[in-house]
Amino acid sequence: MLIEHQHPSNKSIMVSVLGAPNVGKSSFVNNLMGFDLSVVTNKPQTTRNKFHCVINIDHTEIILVDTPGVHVNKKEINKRMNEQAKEGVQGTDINLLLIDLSKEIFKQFTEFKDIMKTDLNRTWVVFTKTDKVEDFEKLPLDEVVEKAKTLLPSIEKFFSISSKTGDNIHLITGALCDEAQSGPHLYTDGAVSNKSERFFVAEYIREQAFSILKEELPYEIAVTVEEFMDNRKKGFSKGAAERTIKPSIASMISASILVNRASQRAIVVGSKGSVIKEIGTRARKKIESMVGGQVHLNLHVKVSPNWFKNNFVLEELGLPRATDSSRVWRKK
Ligand SMILES: Nc1nc2c(ncn2[C@@H]2O[C@H](COP(=O)(O)OP(=O)(O)OP(=O)(O)O)[C@@H](O)[C@H]2O)c(=O)[nH]1
Ligand SMILES: [Mg+2]
Repeated sequence: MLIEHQHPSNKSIMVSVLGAPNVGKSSFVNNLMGFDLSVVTNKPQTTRNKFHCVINIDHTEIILVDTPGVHVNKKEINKRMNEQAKEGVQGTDINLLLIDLSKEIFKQFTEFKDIMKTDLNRTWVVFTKTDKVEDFEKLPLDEVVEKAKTLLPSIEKFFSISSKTGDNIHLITGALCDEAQSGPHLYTDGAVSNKSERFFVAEYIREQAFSILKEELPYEIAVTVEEFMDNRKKGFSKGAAERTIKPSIASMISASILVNRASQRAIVVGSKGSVIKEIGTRARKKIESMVGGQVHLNLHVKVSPNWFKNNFVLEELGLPRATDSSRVWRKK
């Protein structure tokens, strides 16, 4: 979507945000955006799809591509999540490789290279979670980066940030603005993503389910939105003489949490519906702040055995087959 009549000073840059699961990619994206668009939990593999997050600073558009954390796993859904990350680098001007300072550092570079197979285009290393490491300035990060360049020669420079405190994030924003090329913006003013509100509704429900549920259960759930009756515009109506504003009418959303087994359904529902109620209440607040109005959220739990191996379900969840996908699909 190219927009006509753009300002002559307009610039744009597309940047992927890559790294292992849980290193803080989505937290970093949210910090730059200034609000919680992307889902964040303390569990690895929270993000499952790649998507654009758009920021405008003066006349510069920065398109951040949040991606799932790359990891070794032979399951079909995990292969497809890795593929999303690999696709996330296509067409980007800069790739940000996030490395968690609170974990073993060099291993993260080797594992990243092993999974991505090839080197990237231009790469900037972003060491994250500086707030978790005492005296991180004393770490020999220059040496680490020099060694990492033997694996990934595309590395140009590095930053050390904390998304929790916001430390040094402005240095990356400034550097990206400097790299942006003159040209039209890809998104109209006000657009924040290439994904729909429906996508984020499902994400915000899954985020709460991920946070509340324990052990393996978060990895065996998915969320689909069956109905999104957007009633925001119905709050406005034209009176005989002038436009009057009625009290806002709630938007109606019906969504399902898919689980693998019937026993999991009982856990997600909880005693007297307590768990699903908690997931729904927390998610609704975030959905309401996104849509800017009241929302009625109708949540169900559906048993969908092996949904994470089912091509139809995975495609519906925005995870098309990967180059190393298995060939045989279970029918829906
Ligand atoms: N202390 C601290 N915690 C952080 C920081 N950045 C992220 N976290 C925490 O790290 C955890 C993972 O953060 P995410 O942003 O979801 O990480 P991610 O890389 O997007 O993870 P996946 O989507 O699973 O690949 C969450 O509990 C965050 O609150 C940071 O700078 N400091
Ligand atoms: Mg994430």
